[in-house]
Amino acid sequence: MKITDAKVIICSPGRNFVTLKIYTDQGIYGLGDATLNGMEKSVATYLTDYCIPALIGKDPRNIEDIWHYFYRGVYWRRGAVSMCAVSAIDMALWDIKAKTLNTPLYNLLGGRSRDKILVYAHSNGANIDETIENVGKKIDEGYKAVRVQCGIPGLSDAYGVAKEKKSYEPAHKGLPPEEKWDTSLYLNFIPGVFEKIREVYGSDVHLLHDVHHRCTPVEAARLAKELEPFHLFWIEDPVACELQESLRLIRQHSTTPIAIGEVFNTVYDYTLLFTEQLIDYIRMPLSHGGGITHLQKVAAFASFYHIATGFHGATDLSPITLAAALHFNTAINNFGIQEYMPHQKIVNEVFKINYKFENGFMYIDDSPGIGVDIDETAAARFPYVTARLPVNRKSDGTMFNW
Ligand code: EZ4
Ligand code: CO
Repeated sequence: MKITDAKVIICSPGRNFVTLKIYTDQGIYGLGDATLNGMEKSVATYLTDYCIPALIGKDPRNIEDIWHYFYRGVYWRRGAVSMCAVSAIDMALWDIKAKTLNTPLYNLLGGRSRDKILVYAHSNGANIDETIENVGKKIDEGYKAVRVQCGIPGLSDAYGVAKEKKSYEPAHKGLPPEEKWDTSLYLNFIPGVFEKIREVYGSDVHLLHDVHHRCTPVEAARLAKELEPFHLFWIEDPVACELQESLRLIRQHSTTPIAIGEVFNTVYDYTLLFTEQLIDYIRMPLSHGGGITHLQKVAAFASFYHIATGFHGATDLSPITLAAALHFNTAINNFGIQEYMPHQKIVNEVFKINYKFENGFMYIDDSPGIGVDIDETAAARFPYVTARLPVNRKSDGTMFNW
């Protein structure tokens, strides 16, 4: 079997997606998601100009070797752009292999470990009352787990809060918008939000919260400790985690579970976090963390330390990543939870999907491969639109983490 050609499809049905399509001499093709929010064209160029010419002629069945060709074989390895490209290649190759064997992807990853995939919804509000009302809506829709973000009094911007009651999408046209941030206002306010939510909805619903890299270790420790009585499923990205050691401080002070890694892209971002059991959930998604081949190894490594998966699943990951994640989550033992932010309906004009949400869980059907297809004629109707993620400054103007 040989790879005969490959191409990158960029489209923007409501938001940008980059898709890699790999063709073979057996008429079977595979799809991989190469979307990197706000940096789409860098990955597309890397794939088109550097990776695709080297892919042509290779045997697509040799996934492990091809993975190492584009990881180990590349002198300037790692980093978000190149790992996103490696991930897309890897996903497309697994798609080809499973289609060739006429079986759903999860069968090749160990078969079924569970019938359904627990997911968490996003909920947010400009103020506490709106937030409480919106959490209730998600519970009514059947969700068993809800991520809660809330506007902070005195702050014009808070991470994860939709503007003008639209659905939350952080990327905006033109130059990056500048947001304003104040950690002490945030820290003083957020524990009260969760206290109120527990009062209103009781203790059964799983509650999650994304700190989005905005605390120092000692601030994060305070937050995790003050949230402890409200039994969160997790707090996410409590600190900007280039320094893995900083998690020790949070861990020493609190039993609030911690999820980290949506901006990570290899196992080397996780080694200390795993071996010292400093976190509870892996966020690194298949589309940024080296695809199925690398995440299988990362998840296996994590499993020995009682750490589970909780993959990133924002709308900036395409339906291909979500479907691949559902296969992966179906197969592995140490699955924890999957983030689920439904794509706008218009996305389904381009991507034909094979999963559904029902009563708090997601289900993937048994179509061969990853099971998502792309309609290229429809994709051509939605040309790429430049959109950038925001930057963030403290209220005195100091550059900060977004
Ligand atoms: O800000 O995917 O947990 N989810 C998140 C996301 C990220 C976006 C960035 O593109 O933190 O909403
Ligand atoms: Co996040």
